[in-house]
Amino acid sequence: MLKKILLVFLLFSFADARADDGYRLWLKYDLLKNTAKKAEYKRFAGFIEIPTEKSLIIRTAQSELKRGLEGLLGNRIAGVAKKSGGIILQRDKTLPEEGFRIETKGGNLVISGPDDRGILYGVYALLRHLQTEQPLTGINLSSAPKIRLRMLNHWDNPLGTIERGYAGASLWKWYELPENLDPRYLEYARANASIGINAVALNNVNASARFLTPEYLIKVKALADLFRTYGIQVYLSVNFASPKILGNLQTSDPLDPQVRQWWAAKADEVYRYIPDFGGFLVKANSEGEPGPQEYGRTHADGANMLAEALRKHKGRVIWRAFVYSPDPHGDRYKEAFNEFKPLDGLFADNVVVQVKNGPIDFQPREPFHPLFGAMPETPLALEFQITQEYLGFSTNLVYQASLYKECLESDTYAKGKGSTVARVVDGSVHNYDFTAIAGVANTGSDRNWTGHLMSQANWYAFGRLAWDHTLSEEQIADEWVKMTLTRDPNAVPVIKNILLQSREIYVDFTTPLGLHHIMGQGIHFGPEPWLTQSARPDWTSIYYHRVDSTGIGFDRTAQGSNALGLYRQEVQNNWNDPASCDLKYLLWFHRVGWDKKLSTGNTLWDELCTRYYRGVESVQWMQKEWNRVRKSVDSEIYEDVAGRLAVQHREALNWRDACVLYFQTFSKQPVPSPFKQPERTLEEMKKLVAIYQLK
Ligand code: BDP
Repeated sequence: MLKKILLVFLLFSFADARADDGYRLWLKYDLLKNTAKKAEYKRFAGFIEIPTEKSLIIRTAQSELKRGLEGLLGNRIAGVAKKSGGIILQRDKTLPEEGFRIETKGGNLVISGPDDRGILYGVYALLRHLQTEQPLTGINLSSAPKIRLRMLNHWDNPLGTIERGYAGASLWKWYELPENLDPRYLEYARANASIGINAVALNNVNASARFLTPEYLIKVKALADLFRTYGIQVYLSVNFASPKILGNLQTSDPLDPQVRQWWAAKADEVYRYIPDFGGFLVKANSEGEPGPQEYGRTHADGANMLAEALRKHKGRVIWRAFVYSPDPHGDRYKEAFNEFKPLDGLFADNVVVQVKNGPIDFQPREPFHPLFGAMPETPLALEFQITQEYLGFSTNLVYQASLYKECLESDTYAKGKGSTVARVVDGSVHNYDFTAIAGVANTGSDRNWTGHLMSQANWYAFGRLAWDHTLSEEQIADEWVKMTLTRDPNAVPVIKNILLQSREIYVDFTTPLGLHHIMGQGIHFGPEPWLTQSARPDWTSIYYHRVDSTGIGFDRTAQGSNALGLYRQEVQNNWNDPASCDLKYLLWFHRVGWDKKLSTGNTLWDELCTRYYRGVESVQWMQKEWNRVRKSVDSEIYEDVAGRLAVQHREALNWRDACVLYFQTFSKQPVPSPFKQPERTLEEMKKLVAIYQLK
């Protein structure tokens, strides 16, 4: 008996010692087990020397380096510099902005940067190097960000909720600020800085005017003061009607002198609190938000008015292009293009227009937004969504680096072959003066920050790609797995493979072959392909899939809406012909008959079914693969991810059954063998989905 109790006790303490809850993200710095590596690294861990001119960021770099080295190597780092055997942080003005170089010199390791941020990023790069156990001897590593503004957009509301957030409440405790600073603010800043993120917009783009009041500006200032020490600049989303709401003006017309005066004074006020404030992020005339069009003015009029107010403070306006007017006869695909293309060249030089990766709305797969090939005179920022609004919330494992890369590498042909979205956004195609990329954050108050632990990889991947879009999704997964989950050489490839397959699996069981926007109304969760009525036609599913007894898909060729005509000829050539159009985009651009033979050898109906069924089977495959790494990852994390994969399997079945059964009422064909007809009925599926719509 005693033996048994002892054993249980031992097991418990073992579990406790390993217990991990994901709070430390990829910044774990646990003692390295590899003694050879440790010995190699220790040769440079004698001391840390920093530049004599010490800024706040340099202090941060020093303490991060100390913390990281002490954790990884298990020895204390002395404060006193010696001749050799240490790490020297130094400025080198010849390096590109925010970049760094790491090299060995005279028995020391030298991290150089042209500016403080560069040095900080060099420190994190070195720590990443050690965490992933790479060789240090003869190291010569240099890197610089390809995009200047690498920002997170938080869709956080003043009362602590997060629009489309699935990881708890907002990180910002507005009612406790400015007096009480939650320690998580600092951990959040560390995580961002470690992947090169240098700006955050704190609040929802559906913005409350309250953030521009003095009561809130002191709260924003408290966060800005803290984030500054990690090289992170703060932006705010603003409500375009603020002059009316806060200033009691009769109008918010951007050409009205009083309105312009109000914004100029407001900008001055903001900069008194936060001298390095980044600027305003604006959603205007979109989904009911106020904007310049209410006064017969254009987006450029609105943006330029704010730009003028911010100019003397070197602030910027980030004006979103996510607009789509409710035209029952139009094609939502084309609306942002039609509104913004005529404005190319009319925006002030401190305005950036922020465009979502695709023309509809963060779907599991979208073709790249046509604006990326059409705005040579206007710096475009690329907006990705990290939070999984259309990707199964935090119950589904979807590694989004694959989605991001697909968009970044798409060729717009704006200036001939090779004008990829990435090269448009990083300024190399059109020589934009300023470049920016944004990710809609997936962070929240959940202990592990992102709800699904594996979604941490998406935050990480966004930062890494914002820094260097040429990194592969495979390399980013490799780093993240090794830093976050395990360095066991048997487990790393297994987990990486799960990550790398996961996005295609999600597409397969939700929206294969180019289907899109057929998810549950409003909530954007689960399937609702039968949705035919909504407040707007372009919020239904039928608007997008156009199913009938002859076939399915949206004809966007010249015979249809001609959305394809918004792209360069070379892009059109890729997608114009249903016979050669990549199957992943097929139903985005074509109506296809049920019996049409596809390049796979299957008819459209059979291929559609195959993908839905294969998607579900692949979730089971992920479950099995995850099971194989049970012993290599922390038990708490293992169980949590395993549980969520089981949920994902249930949800995949829901998607498959709902979509196959519904589309079958039109195709009138059997589910092809070896697959079996779903056991549930369409009516059952409709009832199940209706529950999600209950308030
Ligand atoms: C949609 C979301 C909505 C956002 C909007 C936006 O459903 O909640 O406000 O995007 O980006 O995807 O403004």
